[in-house]
Amino acid sequence: MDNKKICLITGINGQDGSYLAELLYNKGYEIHGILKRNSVSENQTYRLNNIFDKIHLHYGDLSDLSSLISVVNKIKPHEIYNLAAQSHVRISFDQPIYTSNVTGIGTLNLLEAVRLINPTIKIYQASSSEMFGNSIDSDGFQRETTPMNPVSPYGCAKVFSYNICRNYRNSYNMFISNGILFNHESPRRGTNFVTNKVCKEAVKIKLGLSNELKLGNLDATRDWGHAKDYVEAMWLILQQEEPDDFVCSTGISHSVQELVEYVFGKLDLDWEQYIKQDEKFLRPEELHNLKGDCTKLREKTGWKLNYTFESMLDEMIDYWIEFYVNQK
Ligand code: NAP
Ligand code: G4F
Repeated sequence: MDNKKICLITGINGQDGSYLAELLYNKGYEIHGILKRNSVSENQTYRLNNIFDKIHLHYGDLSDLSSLISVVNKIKPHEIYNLAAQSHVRISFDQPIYTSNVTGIGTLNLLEAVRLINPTIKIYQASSSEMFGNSIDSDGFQRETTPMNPVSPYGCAKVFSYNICRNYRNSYNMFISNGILFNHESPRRGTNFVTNKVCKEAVKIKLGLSNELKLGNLDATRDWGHAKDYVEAMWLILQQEEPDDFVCSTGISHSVQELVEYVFGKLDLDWEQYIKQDEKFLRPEELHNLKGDCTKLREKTGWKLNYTFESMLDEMIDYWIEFYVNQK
């Protein structure tokens, strides 16, 4: 009999989904993922290039319950990692209803599919530090017990998902765990998130391909880790004896300006010559400061970091240098 564990990853072609698929493949899992239909399919799976021929993709959409029922019924997964979302905070102000339908109700669709088909399937829910909004404990950190006061439609939708996961866990005795992940980045990060935008544009400036970088708020601080480290936490969370909720973070916070200073400094550029502020990149309400305390995760699972803020940014800078130099 084949004892291979089967997993289903929603959002498999996103930043985290692609790293998680590689991690679980190396652990011996049979990997399945849900892909939503795009009119242009060529670029949609570029992050999966390393393992494209080793995984199984199924068309589906978190907002389409019947597609979730079909795929869960067909592949009979042991574990589901729910990473799919409209994950951009500022865009959630432009598309609040779409974001709520996908990032919020989409999770409930998945829970219903699992409850109806096989409620013993373990589920990991991609919860977010954006759920805390501007709540901070008196020591300057956010942790599992910090009140959630979201300040964006995205944050509100994630709080709904977090709560409905806890509700299904308690009501139906299902194994559902929330990973409350702080910001995590990599060369595979969408280039409209601030870290990869800064790395990409600074390299273009260095190579003479651009001469300015337009940004929004430089004062906000974030606790930035590397996505590769964080997908390991997702797996560890689902291997625990009991379902639970865990913060995952580095415990170190930097401002957007410090990020810019590091990246431009690394390329021997004076950032002040190139950065312009553009209101387009400001949010109607900003989340000012994030710094996470992940003591619970570390103590219960043994999770640890391999990357620092600096080594992560160095990898991203190197990625863009190679990308543009090879293009020339
Ligand atoms: P990402 O790169 O934006 O990936 C999102 C994924 O969801 C993509 O594969 C996307 O597919 C898919 N998707 C979007 N709408 C969908 C729908 N209606 N049905 C099915 N799939 C859909 O995000 P990420 O950075 O990997 O983050 C993974 C998850 O963790 C997200 O839920 C995010 O909100 C959450 N999170 C991220 C961070 C972070 O710092 N990265 C922190 C905390 C929580 P297409 O690309 O084809 O649209
Ligand atoms: O990179 P960001 O867009 O990430 P944000 O809003 O913190 O959200 C990310 O992390 C969340 C976890 O806390 C995830 F749940 C979410 O899915 C996403 O992955 O912005 C970071 C900071 C913000 O304060 C923003 O106002 O950078 C500031 N910023 C300044 N200029 C900018 C820009 N952000 C973007 N995207 N683009 C700018 O030009």
